[in-house]
Amino acid sequence: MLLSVTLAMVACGGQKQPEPLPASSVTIPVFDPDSAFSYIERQVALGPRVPGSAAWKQCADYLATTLADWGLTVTRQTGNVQAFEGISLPMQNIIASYKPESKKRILLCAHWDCRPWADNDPDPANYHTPVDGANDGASGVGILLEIARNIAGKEGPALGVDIILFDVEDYGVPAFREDLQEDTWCLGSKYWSRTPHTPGYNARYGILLDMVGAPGATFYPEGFSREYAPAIVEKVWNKAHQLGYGAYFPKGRGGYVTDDHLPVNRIARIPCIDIIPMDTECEQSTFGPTWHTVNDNMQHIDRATLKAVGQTVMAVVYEEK
Ligand code: AHN
Ligand code: ZN
Repeated sequence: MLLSVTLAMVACGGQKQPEPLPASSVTIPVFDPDSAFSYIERQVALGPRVPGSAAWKQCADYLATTLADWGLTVTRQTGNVQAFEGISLPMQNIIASYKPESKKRILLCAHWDCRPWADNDPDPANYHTPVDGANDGASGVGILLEIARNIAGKEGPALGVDIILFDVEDYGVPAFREDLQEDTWCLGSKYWSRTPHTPGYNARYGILLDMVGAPGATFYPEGFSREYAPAIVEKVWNKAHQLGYGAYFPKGRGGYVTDDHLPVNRIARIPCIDIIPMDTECEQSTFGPTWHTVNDNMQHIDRATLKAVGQTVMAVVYEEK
């Protein structure tokens, strides 16, 4: 740094003073991956949070109380949604708002429910076992809780922020039911997108986190995110590279994924990206070896990945003016 300043002065004959650095106005909190990890552990310890189950009810209370205790404005949006074969499920989207009165807002989201079937497990005997959802569900929520704790703390960001924990994302028709064709993913985010917690709700943009805790995860820019929110993809991937997390955020082109950001883009019409892994090596699944298997547990959660995603998203939120 000193060397380059000296050279610049020599180059212009020592006449000019070096350009003053732009005043960096915001302090970005340090994202604590141990804290995020403990919030993931806490959810997983309850057991699989399958819609309607006791663990699901306990988890909803844990999430809502924790966010409210930090001083955020919490809305519990409850309803019923229809899955395949007429299955009716209770649904609870949990929304935590910072500066709820502000017109300038950012939306951060993740799903908190668990899949009732490990239908991608190598052993068919496990197909009907619900997943722990350490990565698929709890990881995104854990990162958002750690961001929420910081936002609600001493130095909050300039903009209003809504953290939405969507329910019933993972009730898509199981792979072993080849007779069924319906699309029953993302039921909680569809519900919220049609009926937001605040009538006429809007946000500048949204960021969805899904399966953001695996060791060595690679988050390629997902297809719908590139189509609906190219500027947000740019912003987030550039920030990740600038902070030294480029290995987690390669800049190629990722595939298209049906996820909670789709209803947010198409129904609520808020540009929303999805940070979701694409494993180019894994034969079992493009989402990695534990996806919808009984191995989606705490043993496969890595603090370094949580840090890369959490610090990047925290910086993006705090740098917004
Ligand atoms: C599909 O498999 C079509 N979408 C994946 C969405 C998902 C499931 N995210 C987590 N679990
Ligand atoms: Zn899933």
